[in-house]
Amino acid sequence: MRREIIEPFRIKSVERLRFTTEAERREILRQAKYNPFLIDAEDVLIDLLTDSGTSAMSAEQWGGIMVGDESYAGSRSFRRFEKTVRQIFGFRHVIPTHQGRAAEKILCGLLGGPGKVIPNNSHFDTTRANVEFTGAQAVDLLPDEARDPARELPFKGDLDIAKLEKLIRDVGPSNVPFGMVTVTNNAGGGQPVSMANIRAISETLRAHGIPFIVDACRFAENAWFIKTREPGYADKTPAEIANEMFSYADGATMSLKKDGFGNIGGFLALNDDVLAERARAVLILTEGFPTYGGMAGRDMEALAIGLWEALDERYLSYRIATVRYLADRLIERGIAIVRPPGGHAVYLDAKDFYPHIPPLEYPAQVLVNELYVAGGVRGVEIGSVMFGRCVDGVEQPAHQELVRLALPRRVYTQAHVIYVAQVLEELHDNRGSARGLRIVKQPPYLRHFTAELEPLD
Ligand code: P70
Repeated sequence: MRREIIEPFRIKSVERLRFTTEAERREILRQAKYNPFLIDAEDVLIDLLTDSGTSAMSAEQWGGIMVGDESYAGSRSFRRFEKTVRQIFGFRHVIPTHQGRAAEKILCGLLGGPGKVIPNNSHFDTTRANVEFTGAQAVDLLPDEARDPARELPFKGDLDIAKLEKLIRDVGPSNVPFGMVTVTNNAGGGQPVSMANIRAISETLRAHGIPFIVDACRFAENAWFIKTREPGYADKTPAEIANEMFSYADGATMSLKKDGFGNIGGFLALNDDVLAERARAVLILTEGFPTYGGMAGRDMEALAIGLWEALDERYLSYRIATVRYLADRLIERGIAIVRPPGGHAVYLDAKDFYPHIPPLEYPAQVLVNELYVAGGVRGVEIGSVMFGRCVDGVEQPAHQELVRLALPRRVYTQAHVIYVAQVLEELHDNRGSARGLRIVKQPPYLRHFTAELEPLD
């Protein structure tokens, strides 16, 4: 008999959950203007809003917190952090930032600007916003078949090389200051990118002298998929695979709140000496001195430990198995999700869940809200609230209406996951009664974080 893949840890310290009634949650959601970002975490039972900064640190990481060196210049913890990043990612310059978007902001500020175009498999929310804020254009280059939620592909995050070549030809290489790929592809379902594709992107960009930057947030999960799905990698360790992935690139931006097991942290890593010097000059202006950037010494110490833990094979196999379990159970019940499931989350297809709610009545936001009311579970909308666009005063819906249930790392147990599946199954049985929403207030950038909504009559 095949033995269960179990949580590869035991629990030393716990946080109590606060239970609420359905009537209480209905009122809480109303007060939060139908935007779960505005709900207090204490009022959430199982928080699957994000896997970012929400992971549980290990005892070793907490130990690191105690010995962190808080020196302003030349901190020992920075040296340890820098060494770890160099060992895993292989880049010459390691520029510490407080989180991923600060690295994006510095890079886009230096290389972006009006007339520039930045390709990616899919830009996630902050990356797109940072590109567009400079006046540049963020272009997503997934193959058409990868946009079909039901289509099973082993590397559904692969960037379309033919589309990349065409883009470079159309706008001219001098207008493409750098190209990106996001591993795993968060906007498209947490889907992995193959080594072959990373190599091909690198070759294509380098043929035109364009630097290649990897958005590395979930690099360890991506390495695991390469190990288990791509021929030739089964006998390599995730660290060896990560090494190879980044060997094809000129730099990386990373949010260490994901596969760094950190509650905060990030970096910009580069090989180019001149660009790195310019980036450090901005860093000092906005984040801090180059040996801490936006982090405390204790954060860097914990992250240097966490980065290795994220590459542990037992951990990765358990992590991917948990996501797979939730996905398989929902598929069995006829609930449409993005297939195959990705590394950090299950993405529900809200268009299929609520076929009676049109995209501009935000079916994915409706599903997020119903999930909260029914079970106290908080997910996040990845649809027209997050990625809808106003073109000539008319709102254009996003490509997909998804609800992401992101699993924080090492936080919830299998019983929590089963509970989430049960709540969804109940909702699915009663889905006909749900109705749409409209936005009543929104900010100019990243509106999903703070928009206010109300139910349509
Ligand atoms: C998430 C968070 C952050 C992120 C990312 C990729 C591929 C860069 C960043 C920025 C954002 C989020 C979304 C919804 C709810 C809460 C949080 N992704 N690149 O959960 O990194 O946050 O450190 O600035 O996924 O996916 P940072």
